[in-house]
Amino acid sequence: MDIRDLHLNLAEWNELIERCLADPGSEPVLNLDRDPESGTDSGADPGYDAVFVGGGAGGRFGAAYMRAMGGRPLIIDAWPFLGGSCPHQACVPHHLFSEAAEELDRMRWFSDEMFFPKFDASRASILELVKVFVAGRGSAHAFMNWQTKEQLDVEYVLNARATIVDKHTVQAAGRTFRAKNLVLGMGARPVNPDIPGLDKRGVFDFVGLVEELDYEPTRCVIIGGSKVAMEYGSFFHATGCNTTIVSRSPLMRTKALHHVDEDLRQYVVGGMRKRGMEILEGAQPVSVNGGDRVRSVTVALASGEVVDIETDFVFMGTGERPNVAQARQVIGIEVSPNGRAVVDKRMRTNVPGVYAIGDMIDGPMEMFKARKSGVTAARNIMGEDLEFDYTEFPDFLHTTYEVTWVGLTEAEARERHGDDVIIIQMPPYVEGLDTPNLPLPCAEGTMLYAFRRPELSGFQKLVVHGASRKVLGAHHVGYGAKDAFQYLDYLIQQPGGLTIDTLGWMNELFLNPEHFVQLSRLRAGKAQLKHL
Ligand code: KPC
Repeated sequence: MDIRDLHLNLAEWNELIERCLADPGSEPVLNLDRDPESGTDSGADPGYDAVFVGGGAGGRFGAAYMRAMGGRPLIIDAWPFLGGSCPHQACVPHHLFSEAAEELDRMRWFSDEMFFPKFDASRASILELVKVFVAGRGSAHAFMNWQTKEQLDVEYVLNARATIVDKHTVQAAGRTFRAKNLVLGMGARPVNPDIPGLDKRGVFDFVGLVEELDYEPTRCVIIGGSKVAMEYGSFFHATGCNTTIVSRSPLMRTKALHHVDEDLRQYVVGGMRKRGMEILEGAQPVSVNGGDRVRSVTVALASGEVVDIETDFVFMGTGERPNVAQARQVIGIEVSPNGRAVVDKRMRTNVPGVYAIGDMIDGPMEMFKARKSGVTAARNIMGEDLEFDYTEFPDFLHTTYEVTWVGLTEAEARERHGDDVIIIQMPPYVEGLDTPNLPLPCAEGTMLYAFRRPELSGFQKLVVHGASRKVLGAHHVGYGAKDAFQYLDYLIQQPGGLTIDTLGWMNELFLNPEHFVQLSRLRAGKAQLKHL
């Protein structure tokens, strides 16, 4: 379907996308320039500066940036919408479920208190929220397509699988497209370990959950200890679906996460246990059992004991594997032993003119890396000499809390600076102070907890280097601090760093979720810094 001259509104886009998703044989959606010399079909002139294979966050942002710089990108995607897995199966449902977990948690703690009704677990349905998500996800899809065509002026071919022919040529929708460069943003898919029984009905990952769930789970076993395991597990448990996490590594000590402060980890994982989740660390899943449908999971515990956990719902939180096979086979891109496309800091693969971005490459499978890697590829293609180093970044996850962190942990700071590390923390660590009953920290999202369940009102820690007075790290459990952390990250990474004096002289928007500004101000007057 050629939509170049149509200017669909959001409802029309929504309807078209839904029609395409419902019919696997539906036509490709073509938004291509009319210019006959435009790089389609003719073969001779590589008319596009780049074909972005994959229109997820990396491809969409890369293509948009290239177009804004005056370049000519083309996006090709197998899905009938742009934006990739984020609005369809990943970040957006995760945030919907995490927000529900936070709400449900509050309703449970305050059941039948003040204006809260008595908590009715029968109304907290995983299936219903999955349906709410699936019914509503099309509006983000529609907007991505509309914005990319009408505002960002980027050409695309959707609902058409791309076949890479060589490093300048891609076929899709029965046409051949030629370009000076290829930018591969083909994403990743959940990967399962080799455990017998994972083919049974009732075993899901974050993709299968939104695409296939058709019953209300009553008991959940999660295999794996990833962010996904903690986030989805916290939601399932908050609905009343009792959840056990089976993880080889201690939670938040998996290889994929760095800079996790031990006090923060204990508050977070302790909080999950306080809410009744069973967390089996050092445990090995042995088999998933049942007939056609899952009935139990056999687990070898850290103690060596082997137990059978009855369940009607297994959720896999064991990570993802990049989609590198086609690009490796056809154009020979180098792939690392962990299955990621190998790129330099300009996102160049070993094949000249071929870039890889997003979840295909090393580093965290997070949005900032996806989008910025796409933009880095685009800017380099357009002649800039730009590097993107994603080894340091602020990070976050959700349980029934929002957990954010950046920079060094206390232990890492002490490894580097010995005793010259100052900790500013809330609640403070003082033996015998009865801090569980201290209604601090408190701010948005934690005020009710502060007054009625003070031990639930969060945790925060600032790590400062005594001699230079620079902030080395910040760690937060509560709500509403993600924004602050993306700016804190920037400030900490500046050549001069961020000192406790500068931080303490900022204008706090009281009651600010992280209390770092005012806590720093209370200490900044001291020439020789002290803990707080
Ligand atoms: C909520 C939302 O922004 C939709 S998902 C984003 C996809 S993209 O803008 O392409 O990174």
